Amino acid sequence: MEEQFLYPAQSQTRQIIDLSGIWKFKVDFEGKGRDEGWQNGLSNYSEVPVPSSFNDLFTDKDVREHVGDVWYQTEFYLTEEWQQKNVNLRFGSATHRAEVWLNGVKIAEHEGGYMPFGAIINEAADFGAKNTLIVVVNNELDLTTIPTGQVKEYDDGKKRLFPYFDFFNYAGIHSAVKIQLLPKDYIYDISTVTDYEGNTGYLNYEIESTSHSEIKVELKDEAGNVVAEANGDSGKLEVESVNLWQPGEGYLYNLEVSLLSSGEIVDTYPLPVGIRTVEVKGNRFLINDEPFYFKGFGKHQDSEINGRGFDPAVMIRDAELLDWIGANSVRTSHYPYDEEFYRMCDRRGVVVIDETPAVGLFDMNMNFLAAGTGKESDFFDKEIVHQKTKENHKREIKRLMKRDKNHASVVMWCLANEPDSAQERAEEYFEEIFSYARELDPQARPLTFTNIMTAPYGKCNAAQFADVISLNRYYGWYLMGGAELRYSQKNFEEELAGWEKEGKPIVMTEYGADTKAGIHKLPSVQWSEEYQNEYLEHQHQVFDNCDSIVGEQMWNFADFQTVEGILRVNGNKKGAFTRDRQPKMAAHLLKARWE
Ligand code: GCB
Repeated sequence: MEEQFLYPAQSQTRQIIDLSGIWKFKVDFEGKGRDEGWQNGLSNYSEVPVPSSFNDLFTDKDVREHVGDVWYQTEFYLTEEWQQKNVNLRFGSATHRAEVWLNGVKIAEHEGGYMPFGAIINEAADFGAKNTLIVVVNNELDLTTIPTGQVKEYDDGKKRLFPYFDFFNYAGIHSAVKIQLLPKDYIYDISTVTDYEGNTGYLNYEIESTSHSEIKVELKDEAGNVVAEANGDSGKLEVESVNLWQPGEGYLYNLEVSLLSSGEIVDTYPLPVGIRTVEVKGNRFLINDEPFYFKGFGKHQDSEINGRGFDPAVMIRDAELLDWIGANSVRTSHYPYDEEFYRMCDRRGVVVIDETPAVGLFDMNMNFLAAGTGKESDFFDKEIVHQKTKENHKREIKRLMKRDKNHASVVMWCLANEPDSAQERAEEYFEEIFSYARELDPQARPLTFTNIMTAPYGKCNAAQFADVISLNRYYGWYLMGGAELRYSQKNFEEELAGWEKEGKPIVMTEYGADTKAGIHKLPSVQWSEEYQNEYLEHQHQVFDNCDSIVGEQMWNFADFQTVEGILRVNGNKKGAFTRDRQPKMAAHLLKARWE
């Protein structure tokens, strides 16, 4: 089944078996697993939790830095009666690519580290007996993968990965693996578009299912009352006295879609929907026709030990901290997060800028840090980038929009982070990327990408295609930091004055200063908590004087892991919170400002 985008929800016709837990695990140091038949069963294995990244679990550096294949195995049972169902095995995500065997039969293959995939397994499964599931996950990146990176091989045959981005290339089965027991005929896609006029809300829907039989939809309010209903695979519902989905107040209706056969319900899918509108008008970003100001962070799905593995405890802690600090929004830098995150943001009214994994579209031979030097890069001069990389980039945009199109919390798509848009041929690349993306979202949300400081106003060849200008700027950190902080303000203001001429809204999607929690210094020096605060105050003054700025998302929500290097002290330390989610002084400053 190609379509694995609908969240695996339960209903009276759908049952879920969650395979999360402790799985068998084996690192394929010599890349010989396939030849030795590991797809039929692992021996001499260790253990890992699923979901999680494998990298930070073990004490051996060769495991942490392993480049290549790692193997997973688990077992499960299916009862005889379930033969009557469509048994769907679904991975929320595995980074960066995976191949899956069930009882020795290959059932699925997927490339792209952040999206769901899977298969209907009825043919390969043993009903009434034990089933052995084997997965091989591979973490190699190159110039054409999204994201990009480079693998170096050494004389002893070992490999190391150099990501073209500033976060650790965590790998593994990062989201839950679930078996969905689906009816023989089932619903596999739903698209919704919402609108309102006065007190009346509207919901346009389109349903795709495996059969062409009758469809019934009911819209229920939070108390469970039916407020609108219709028949047919597409239509428009009208809601009197509508409760709009608002930032900070995630009011959700439940769209109950049912597939009928001879009047009997064969499948029901419950989709949470928020009724709201999003629009860019002049230099304003409107949600429900009201100007919206983004307050919040670029984040990472990153935590101690678990790495990039989805952890519901960390997710809830983060949501509580966002609430505490007075933030209303998040950018899912630099890749799509686990589906649970978006569902939570829908419920809590957290506004999301949803980002593709297109990070590192920049030629760098050390790591991402070379990007900040403004050194010549020829990324977009390479033919392969305009072919394979671009095709992979489009594939990831399409998947992201398919998966996340119905989330009320998602108000904008961020198509790439910091490509080398100063290059001439970035223009043709992004013209195609943007026009491709414009056709895909039923809700036609605004599109953006984040612009890097080496492609300032007048030098960027992609900003003309974006609806919103998103700027990542580090005046007072990478540029004119320390004793020059005060003077950097003028340069920043001059650049912004240029961007303002575009007449589009501007979101400051990144600004930040590395800060090691616990370093205090009066007067301040870089890396001290005092410096982070002074830095933020300077930035905020600049923002407050620029009418077109409609949002500030500080970099980063929390400290996070990166590659090792002389500019990273056990990771990137620009967090307002530490990696274990405790506030630095800056968090209190932001709280005072945002509240
Ligand atoms: C950026 C990148 C982000 C880095 C950040 C930094 O511009 O978008 O991935 O982590 O700068 O801290 O240097």
